[in-house]
Amino acid sequence: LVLLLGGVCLMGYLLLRSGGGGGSEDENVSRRRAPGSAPMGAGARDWDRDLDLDLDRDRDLSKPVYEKPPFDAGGLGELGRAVKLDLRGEERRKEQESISKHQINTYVSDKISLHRTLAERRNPLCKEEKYDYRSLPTTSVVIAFYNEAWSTLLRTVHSVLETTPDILLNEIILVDDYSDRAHLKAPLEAYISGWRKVRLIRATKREGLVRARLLGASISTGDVLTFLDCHCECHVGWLEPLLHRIKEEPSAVVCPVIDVIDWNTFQYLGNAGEPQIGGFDWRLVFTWHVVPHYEQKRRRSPIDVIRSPTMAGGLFAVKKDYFLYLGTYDTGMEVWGGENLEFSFRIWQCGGSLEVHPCSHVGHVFPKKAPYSRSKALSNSVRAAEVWMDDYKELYYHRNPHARREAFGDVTARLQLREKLGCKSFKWYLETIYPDLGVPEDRRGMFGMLKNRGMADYCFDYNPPNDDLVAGQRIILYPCHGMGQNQFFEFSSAGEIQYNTRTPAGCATGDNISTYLSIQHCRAHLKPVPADQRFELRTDGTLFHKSSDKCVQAVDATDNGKPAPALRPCSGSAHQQWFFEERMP
Ligand code: UD2
Ligand code: MN
Repeated sequence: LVLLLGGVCLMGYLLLRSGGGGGSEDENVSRRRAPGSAPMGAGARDWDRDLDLDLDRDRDLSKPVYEKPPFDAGGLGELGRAVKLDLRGEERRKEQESISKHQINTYVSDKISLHRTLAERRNPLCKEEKYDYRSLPTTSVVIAFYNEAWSTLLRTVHSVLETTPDILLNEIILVDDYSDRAHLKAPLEAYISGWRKVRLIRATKREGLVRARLLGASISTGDVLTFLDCHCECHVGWLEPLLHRIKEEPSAVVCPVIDVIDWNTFQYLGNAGEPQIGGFDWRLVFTWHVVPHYEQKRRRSPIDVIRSPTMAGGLFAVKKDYFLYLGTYDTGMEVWGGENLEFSFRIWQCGGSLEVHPCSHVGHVFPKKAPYSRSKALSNSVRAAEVWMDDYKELYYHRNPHARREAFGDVTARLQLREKLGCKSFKWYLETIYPDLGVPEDRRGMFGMLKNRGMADYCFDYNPPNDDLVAGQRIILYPCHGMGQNQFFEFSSAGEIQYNTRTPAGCATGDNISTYLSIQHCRAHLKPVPADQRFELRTDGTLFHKSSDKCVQAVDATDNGKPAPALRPCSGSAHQQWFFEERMP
């Protein structure tokens, strides 16, 4: 396995703890095979394990590695309730300090039990599912961490130990990605020493999450690899559905439902409703969306797995031999970002499937903002685009012109992998797996910065708050920056001025009352395009808006004093002449 993990075996690492008393290590060492039985591997039984079970038939096979201590009904944050402390003075200062250090309120986290019990959040049908524990594959849980706070990390580990059936868990592998905080050194080693089934290894340089996870995978012994982030809480019954699905379909990569744990109050916000699935926009940013109609139709029960075009990245289970077959991860990816889309494209294009299991719930703390530099995300995304997206990568580059100049390293080996596995095209993926993603046309000369002739170097600009496409916000004019993104517009063949860097696409919409242009959701599915979103781009650069019978004009001081495009009677002046420019200035 270590050899198969390619680049990973070249890295040095230190093995620090192998789970002490009564630990998994001894079990592994003493594992014997029944005489004449098949070698261990897919489907083979562990003779010792069966023997133990036969001797103790009545044992509850779902028994976790460690029993959760009885819960204290009045405990802070118990049952996943929000913690709101009314702090003053020194305590308030400490709380703020914890937030600026971790971008998570670890002051609050530290006050909540590391063993807290969560309220039931699953669809009631999930509890009726019965599993044949003896026939489920075993798993190794791999958790990479970099400078994580004490209580969020340890709550993750305790929650795995207290919700995972002993019989299914080979080990938890903690991978320290070269953290530099004191609590993660000797105190962590001391805390976990003597625990069953917990191992800690350390990278000897900062590897980034991709290689850190692979380092963990390289010493794993389970049939299935289950990856988690280091600030999670597993809900009771989270693992069985994942393993059961993989047993049924070995080429399925299965994600739990990711429930939000509030970074400030630690409220567990999961619910039994229909989970969301993953997508992406043309900046190659991961997006969440509701389960589409065709997928609802395909499923026969609300607890059937849901096919998802992409995964968020942190939480999933995959059969180890299938992960190896698929080429694990792109080890040329650094620190954070992009690996989730790369893996998602690869799974689908190379014959696997990516699914969310509605019965498996795991909470994850989404931090207030990124706690460490993520500047490598761009080159990671470029690697994903270069290897998997064929000519569709141009749609990405048009919206991120600077990505074209990014030094992304060598992807030859990944292209060879794609060839070797005989993977399908990105076109196939879009049409078959993600048909509801709008694919921009990007006709020559009809996309890029939308510039004005009269107000030189001012461009259409749209800045949706909170990164969401908020319908109704006004388009402004802003000095052209040539970076794509918020200044990227496209004139569609149906006559829309589209803002289609994000999904769903927005369309410039004009009304007679305000005369300013706002971005609303495109309504092109109403054929023809509704009149308020329909423009004519004439050869002289005039943008004629049919429903108001006016032209788009650059106005330098609008009602709020700022420049914006507005609808005015057509005059043919330079302020009413527009053109697209693709390149950086
Ligand atoms: C999401 C994913 C995350 C990853 C990322 C894209 C979820 C819930 N989270 O961002 O797993 O796929 O998107 O790359 O789906 N880490 C290291 N070394 C590093 C950086 C991070 O070990 O250099 C660890 C980190 O401590 C954590 C995990 O990798 O356990 C993911 O990092 P994150 O939690 O900062 O990413 P997140 O949740 O914002
Ligand atoms: Mn995370």
